[in-house]
Amino acid sequence: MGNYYQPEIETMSVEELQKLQSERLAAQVKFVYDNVEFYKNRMDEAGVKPEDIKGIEDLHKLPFITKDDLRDQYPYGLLGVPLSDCVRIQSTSGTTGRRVVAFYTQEDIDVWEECCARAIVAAGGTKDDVCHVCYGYGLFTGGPGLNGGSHRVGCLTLPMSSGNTERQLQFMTDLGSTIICCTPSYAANLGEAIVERGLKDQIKLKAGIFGAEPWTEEMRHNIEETLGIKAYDIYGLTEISGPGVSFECEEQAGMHIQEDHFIPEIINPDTGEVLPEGEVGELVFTCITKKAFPLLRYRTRDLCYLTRKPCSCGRTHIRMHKPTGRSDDMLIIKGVNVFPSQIETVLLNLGYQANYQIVVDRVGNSDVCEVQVEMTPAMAISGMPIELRKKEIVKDLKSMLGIRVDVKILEPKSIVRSEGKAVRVIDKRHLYK
Ligand code: DLL
Repeated sequence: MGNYYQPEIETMSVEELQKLQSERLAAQVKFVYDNVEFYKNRMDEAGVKPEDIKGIEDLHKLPFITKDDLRDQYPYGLLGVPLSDCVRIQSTSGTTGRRVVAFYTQEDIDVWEECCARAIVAAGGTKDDVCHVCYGYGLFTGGPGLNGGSHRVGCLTLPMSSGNTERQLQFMTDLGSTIICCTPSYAANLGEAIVERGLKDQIKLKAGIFGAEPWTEEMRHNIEETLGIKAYDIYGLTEISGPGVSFECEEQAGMHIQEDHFIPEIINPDTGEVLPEGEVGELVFTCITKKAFPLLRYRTRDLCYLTRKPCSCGRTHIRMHKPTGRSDDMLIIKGVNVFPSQIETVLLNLGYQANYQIVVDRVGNSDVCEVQVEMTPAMAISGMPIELRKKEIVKDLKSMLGIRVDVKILEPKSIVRSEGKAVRVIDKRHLYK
């Protein structure tokens, strides 16, 4: 049995939870139908009336909404309340098209911060902890979300934001940070810096809450070993609120989705058919408490599966498996589906760190893919010929992916370190579009 922030909710029976979801869903559907023209039109087109949605068993009757819908409705088209009742916006980075701007009422912020507080407590956080938040602050949800959660738990909160590794290390050692919140790629970089400076003995960290980008189990083990901590996964997206939509407990076996606020479904991304528990597909969320930016059946494009197997932490909320990638992150190389996470698994199993990039290009009519990976400092002085290293990686990638990709071995520190979400893929084929 673990620690809970809101035990009555986190451990309520599945029957009670589903009853609560049904009540909230029916009320939320009526709320959006009455208050958001976009939903009224969509539901009218689909021939669904609010009275048709009596509980979670009726969820499938509602139409999906996509990121394109959010972009079309930018900025105010989805508001469920008057703008004067909104107190905050957050936004996605908007690298692939128009930004998504999400709005929050004070109650929406309270719910979001409670979700983050549940995640911090599940990672062992108490009011005696020093919580070092080095997710970015500003429009990105990572910093503000974990910051709010940390306050609610009563931790001493260090609002560090991302970057400036020297300053991070100074505060971490001087103030004895015990919990760190950042992207897994930045955690790996901090780990590297701590080892290089011989600071490991001066670090008091016990846990890390890492998310905002896909990361493999191999990367988790590396970070846990280097920093001497337990590394917990946390998931979320701006559209749904931010970090804390789901989080790992001490079992580290999938992330509990905060089902009192968000109803998950897994669908076949091609047909929209709802898939049974355990099958991998696209994750879809329906928010049943959010007021300013209400989303029904929102397609996340993240690929994962769900399990309701009982968890020994005592939480009853369904778990989602770590997303292996996004349907739109998937590379199609020479006609074969390739996820960056598969490449990361191969590299880390061979002893490399997660300092790599995947460069895809098109020469004539053929795709070419080169995996560029840095040697660790120990590898660089090991004397193993580079050609041999290359061969080893090419062979393992071939058996993982089924296609041959080129490999380039780089000297340590050749790849620019990320401070937020790491850029793993450079797809030059877009230039030809
Ligand atoms: O990344 C929110 C967040 C901040 C989550 C801090 C966790 C920690 P966005 O920038 O809108 O929001 O990006 C959301 O990031 O759809 C996933 O594709 C990916 N993602 C987020 N968490 C994870 C995770 C924040 N733990 C998009 N594992 C999502 C894998 C993740 N992918």
